[in-house]
Amino acid sequence: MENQAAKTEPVSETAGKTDPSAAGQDQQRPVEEINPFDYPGTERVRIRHLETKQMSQEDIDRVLQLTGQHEAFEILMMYYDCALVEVRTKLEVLNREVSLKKNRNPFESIKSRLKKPVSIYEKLKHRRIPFSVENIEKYLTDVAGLRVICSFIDDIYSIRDSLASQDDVRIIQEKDYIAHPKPNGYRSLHLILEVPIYLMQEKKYMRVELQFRTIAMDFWASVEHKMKYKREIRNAESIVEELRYSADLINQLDRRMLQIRDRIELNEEGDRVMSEWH
Ligand code: 0O2
Repeated sequence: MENQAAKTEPVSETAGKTDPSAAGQDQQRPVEEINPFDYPGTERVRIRHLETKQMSQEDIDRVLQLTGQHEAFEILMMYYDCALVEVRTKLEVLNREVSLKKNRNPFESIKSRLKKPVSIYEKLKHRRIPFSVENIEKYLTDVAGLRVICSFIDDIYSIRDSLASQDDVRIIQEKDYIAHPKPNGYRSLHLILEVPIYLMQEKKYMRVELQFRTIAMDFWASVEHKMKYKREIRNAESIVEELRYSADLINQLDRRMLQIRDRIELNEEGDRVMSEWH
């Protein structure tokens, strides 16, 4: 609603001075001269953004069109999408192997997502980096993301080690918030991978963010996420404190579940040995 209103009204004095017919002239300017943040055709979009604090998908499309980057953006997103397919396939292969050897699936679920153009724009803006296809690829590491939910903590590290040993995977960053939780209690293992995608003419390495969590960690993160995005919240301090306390309980629970699973597996192993002797 906010955005719609902004589109029909003069947005600011500076915007009023911008000649709307400039867009026609701009199309004749060579693409390399165009900076999305000072380009006359996008001036209104930029100022509206500053006023409403929110860009719409339509605004982003317009910036991409006016700066001649629309096609390049679509191609880049397709590359990231292919990288998601590559990593998902690797994870599914490991899942099948472990489930056959250990008789259980290491993963509860795998979710993947491509960051929305608006979120990409906001992230670059937050870091004061001009919005361009080149900068997206150069500076962002989480355009393609997968969240892998595991039942047990040790599976997270086994899968990490296994991926790290694959010769076409490069782990370029690791943040272990399981061993070193964030002050609010957040736990997950974050990896930034580079994986190759094989195109018709080239092999291209793309970055993918992988988040590994247990079911319990994921439950905690989804509740905490709700609180983070609520604008006004009563008793925020005590909720934050309660979340921190719950994060510790969840950690204890994860470790106990691991011990229980080990004891069950030991029993199964004992039963197997016994049955071989009788
Ligand atoms: P979305 O929509 O989930 O993708 P960076 O991404 O590097 O600029 P940061 O914080 O250094 O920022 O990266 P980090 O620590 O690797 O965290 C990135 C992602 O982890 C976040 O993505 C969240 O998904 C998740 N995350 C990190 N900290 C928390 C937390 O305290 N609570 C919850 N619920 N999730 C967290 P984005 O970019 O926020 O958004």
